[in-house]
Amino acid sequence: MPLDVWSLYGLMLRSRLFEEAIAQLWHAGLISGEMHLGTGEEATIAGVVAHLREGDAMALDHRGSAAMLMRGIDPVLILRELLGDAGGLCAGMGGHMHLFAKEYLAASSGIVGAEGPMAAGFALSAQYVRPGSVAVAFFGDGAMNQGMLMESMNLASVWKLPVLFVCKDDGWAITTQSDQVTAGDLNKRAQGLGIPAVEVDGRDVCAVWEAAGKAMESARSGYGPTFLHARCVHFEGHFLGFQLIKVVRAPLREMPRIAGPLTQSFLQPGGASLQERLAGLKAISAALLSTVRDPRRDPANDPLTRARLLLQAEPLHLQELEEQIEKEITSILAAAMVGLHS
Ligand SMILES: Cc1ncc(C[n+]2csc(CCOP(=O)(O)OP(=O)(O)O)c2C)c(N)n1
Ligand SMILES: [Mg+2]
Repeated sequence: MPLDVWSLYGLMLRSRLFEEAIAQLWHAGLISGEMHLGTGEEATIAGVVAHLREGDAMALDHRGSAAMLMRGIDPVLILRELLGDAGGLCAGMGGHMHLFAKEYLAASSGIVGAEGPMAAGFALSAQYVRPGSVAVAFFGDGAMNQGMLMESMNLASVWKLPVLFVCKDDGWAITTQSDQVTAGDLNKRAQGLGIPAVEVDGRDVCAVWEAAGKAMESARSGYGPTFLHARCVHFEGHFLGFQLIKVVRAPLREMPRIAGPLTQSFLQPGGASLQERLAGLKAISAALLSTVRDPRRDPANDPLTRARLLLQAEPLHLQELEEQIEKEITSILAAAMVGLHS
């Protein structure tokens, strides 16, 4: 299958606009509970999902809506599910973290790491009843420290199960920085289990597509699993309304609130020496500055912008595609809201 950047961009843009519509509904109070989006992961998801065929399976994490949409599952059903409507994909009982589409062999779970056993199970059944099919597991870097994921990687390796383990590494698990809690190197961890590891820039849809294609071909041919380590970003932080991101987005407004109490305590008599206080202030201002320069805010980190740049040689075609997808998402939104809760 030749690389088609236009269709990959189409998948990514559809997903971005769909998730922006979800965010609007969430901010309007129409979706209850937390909302984890895959915004920033589009290139990784599109580059992998574009290779899936009938009979292939997907095991997804708490950010499953984007992959479900890209796989071709009815977006109106997904939206209604998120809205808790009885006409949703899972009768409104699952919500965004527990999406399930039997005919696409696609399931998501809010249990971090559960994608491993799910994908291994899908792949084991494929070995018996659908030879040549593969299962993909999408999970985060935090999930890599869950025992069940490691156990399923181990079994997938010894049983040569046709699985693509895709680690979408944003460097964070909620407010925990992964490098503070993760021993060693993730690629070497996979290699230690006998699984080939491929490192890829998860914001580069072409790179992901190439790497995922090779890995899936190898799995389909009976050579077993591959570990794809894809770096990505989450512009919204862990979930919508994430407090830390609010601080990053409004650094100047937040500065007096943060700096006020610090300055007051700095001027208190007694305690630390002047030298220690100065060193402390320097460390704090460096931390503030690095927060203000959060790489998540850098437009060069946006997978959508990066794919769009590739296509700008044909601006008219690009505009046409974008307008068409925008219209499509607006009509999906309208269709999902019709007769809601009636
Ligand atoms: C087994 C389990 N432990 C803890 C949680 C709470 N939890 C939800 S998301 C999350 C962080 C996951 O981080 P990562 O796997 O890197 O995914 P990311 O949110 O960064 O995409 C945690 C700890 C959970 N849902 N399931
Ligand atoms: Mg993470």
